Amino acid sequence: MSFKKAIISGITGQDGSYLAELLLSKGYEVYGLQRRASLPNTERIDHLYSNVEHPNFFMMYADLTDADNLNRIIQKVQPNEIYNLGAQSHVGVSFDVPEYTMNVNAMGALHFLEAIRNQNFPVRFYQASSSEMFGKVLATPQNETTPFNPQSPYGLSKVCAFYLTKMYRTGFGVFASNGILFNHESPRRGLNFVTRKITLGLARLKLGLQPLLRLGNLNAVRDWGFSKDYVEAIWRIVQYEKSDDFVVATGETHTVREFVEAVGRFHGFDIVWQGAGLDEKGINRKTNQTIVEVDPIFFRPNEVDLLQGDAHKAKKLLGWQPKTTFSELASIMAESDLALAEQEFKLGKPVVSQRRFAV
Ligand code: NAP
Ligand code: G4F
Repeated sequence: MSFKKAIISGITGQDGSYLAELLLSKGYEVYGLQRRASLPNTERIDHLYSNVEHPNFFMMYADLTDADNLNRIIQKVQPNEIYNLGAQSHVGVSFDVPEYTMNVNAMGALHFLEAIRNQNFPVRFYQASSSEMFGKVLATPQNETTPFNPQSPYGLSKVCAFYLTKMYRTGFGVFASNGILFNHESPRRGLNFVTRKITLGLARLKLGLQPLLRLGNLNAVRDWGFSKDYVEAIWRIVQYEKSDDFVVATGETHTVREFVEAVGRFHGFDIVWQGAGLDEKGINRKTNQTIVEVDPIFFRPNEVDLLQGDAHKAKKLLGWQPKTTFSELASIMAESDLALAEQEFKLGKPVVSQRRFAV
């Protein structure tokens, strides 16, 4: 029996873990790339990491900054498909570590593309491009023809990787596609992205484990979808008859404030907003308790105010569309973090680090 073989960089991350599940369910042999860490970083894939349950799942050590190792791995595995999901993926952090962000996100893609160009077997390459490339948007909604206007080192690094991918497609005939994915979330989202910060924060607040949730720009508008729906689009992009670029989005927008309200509703909070700017507060009308405050420490040097995707091309050519609504997403995440907070309550100590993230 012949399996398709796929390499996934970023397998320990949110999307990598869902994509691994999807590919394994389709009978793929999956080779996940893991970077060395001093503590375990495989929490999201530990359930797959048993050779008994999934004999076709393998892990290999690799860092995206290490071209020779990536090249060696590709030669050894001889994959049919490579999904480059690995990245320094936090926009706020990218202002603190711009050079590292460029090295991982832009050079990482180049390392893969060069290695593929030098092989004599066919490989399909997927690059995890981002709506953050649209930055301060020049048109709304954004589709595959909207010009980029990145506002952060992260956005710039992704623009560089996007054009490298396109250049290896047009110049060297590599099957190399970009998925331009808008924000997508899940219970596996990193703790310092705004949705997860809100779902864990409000769950802890409900159980008395945290007095207040401090956030940055409440007015930011995002097009939020569910990661599990989006990895299905990623797979379809790679199966498409030719390599191309695709926007993947819901087309629906909400503010950060609205995400707080949706999660608040799940917990039975009735949140009203008082004040403006730095003095704005979210108050639970039922108890008169202030539960959300604005903290400028979470503002970014440049902000991306609004992202709204137009995924008509993906719908038409890939037959893909999102299944999960905004309020379902908020509830799925809120429920999962309530369970986590309840565990913390019982244990009397945090299950995940309570350190105050500076982003
Ligand atoms: P994530 O949860 O932050 O996962 C990032 C992954 O990259 C992790 O597995 C991380 O490993 C790995 N990584 C970081 N630096 C690395 C390095 N130097 N070498 C090798 N691996 C490294 O991100 P995600 O939300 O799953 O997103 C997946 C990809 O899609 C990223 O490229 C992201 O930029 C892009 N994207 C995401 C969204 C979104 O809304 N989620 C939207 C558009 C594009 P550790 O676990 O060891 O940290
Ligand atoms: O959740 P965020 O950090 O996501 P952001 O910056 O939109 O980036 C995510 O989506 C991109 C796709 O567009 C991906 F490419 C990228 O890898 C990442 O997955 O912030 C969302 C919005 C921002 O406007 C931010 O300023 O929420 C605002 N925000 C308000 N308070 C906050 C906070 N963001 C964070 N992280 N923490 C806050 O306290």
